[in-house]
Amino acid sequence: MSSPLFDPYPLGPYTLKNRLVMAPLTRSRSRQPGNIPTRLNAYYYAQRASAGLIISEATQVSQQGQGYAWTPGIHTPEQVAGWRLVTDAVHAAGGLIFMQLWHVGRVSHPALQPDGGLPVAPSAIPLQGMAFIANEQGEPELVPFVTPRALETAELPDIVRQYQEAARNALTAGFDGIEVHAANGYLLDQFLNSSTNQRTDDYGGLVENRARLLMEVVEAVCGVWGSELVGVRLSPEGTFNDMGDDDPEALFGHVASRLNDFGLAYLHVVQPEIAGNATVALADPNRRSIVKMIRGIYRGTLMVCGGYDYRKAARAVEIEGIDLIAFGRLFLANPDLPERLRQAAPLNKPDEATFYGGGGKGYIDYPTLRQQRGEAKLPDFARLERELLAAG
Ligand code: 8OZ
Repeated sequence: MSSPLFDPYPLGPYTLKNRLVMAPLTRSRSRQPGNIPTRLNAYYYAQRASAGLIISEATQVSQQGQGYAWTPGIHTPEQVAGWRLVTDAVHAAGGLIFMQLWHVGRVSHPALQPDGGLPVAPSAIPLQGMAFIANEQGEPELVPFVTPRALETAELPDIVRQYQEAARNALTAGFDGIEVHAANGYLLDQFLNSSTNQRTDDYGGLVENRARLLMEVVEAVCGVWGSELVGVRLSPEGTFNDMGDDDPEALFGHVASRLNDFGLAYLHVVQPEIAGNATVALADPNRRSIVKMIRGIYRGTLMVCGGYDYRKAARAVEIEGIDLIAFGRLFLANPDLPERLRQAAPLNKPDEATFYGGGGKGYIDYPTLRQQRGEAKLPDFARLERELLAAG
């Protein structure tokens, strides 16, 4: 098929080979102990290097920022070395990869926190549901969330510093840029939204105040990378992780407008019907699209994600003024997604049972079209997994 989706796109100093982006995807497969990326992770990312851009899975900026078992970090030398395997493999395969920087805030559990402390948040408001942790035997376990501790105003510079150090580490690890995760109910989104931010200091109340921490983080990481290599991800009107805001149009209109001033690589917006790894019904499907509103305000490169197929993606770039489309579940199951879309070929279905944790199964063993058609050799995936993990 022919569509501007397959055309090169200029992004900062780079030329993306197409407008199809691999969305950040939590897969919980880092080496333990230490949450360290492995050669298996490197192989998985390199398999997907035909994306115009890869965004790494959400990566905790500090131990305090971890919220799920086995997610990788970017705050120790071992993690930086592990990520170097990933960036080298992606570059050798001709790809580009940004790292997504993540602090989960209240979406955590003492089992994942330094010294078993309470997770931190803008306000001491718990979310409903269960945290995904590993128990003493290293088995996955779901345990109820706890009420987080509200951060003191004096602690907020340290949060900014966590992102800044992680940004420096991402540079050392060989990434091509970074994305600040300010979506899906994690720390920066908890500051943005009125349902999770009841602060009475300069970081709560008016939208300008609730956006302050995000702006400070963005400024700090732009100081490390230069703004043209920094993206920001938002999920306006998203409900995942118990989120909500009294007036999302005012909030996200303000945020989009402030982000104009930075000259970022891109703004990345998650469609509101995406909740984590699932698509949910919108409360009011007739409501004006918040993505459309943001497109009217934000002047730079706009990336969208959530529930796109070829037809919707083509329409978004051809008619809706969207610049880049990120695909999550489709890229997870189709390492050669751009080629499949170009050929209008059938797509592999993602296997939810292997989304989080485990090894190569449901990770590196989704075949390419050429492998399925017998035009390329199908590797012995079990053996490949063993070799990759043995190599360290
Ligand atoms: C689903 C499961 C675990 C993490 C996000 C990082 O929502 C995530 C995530 C999603 O951005």
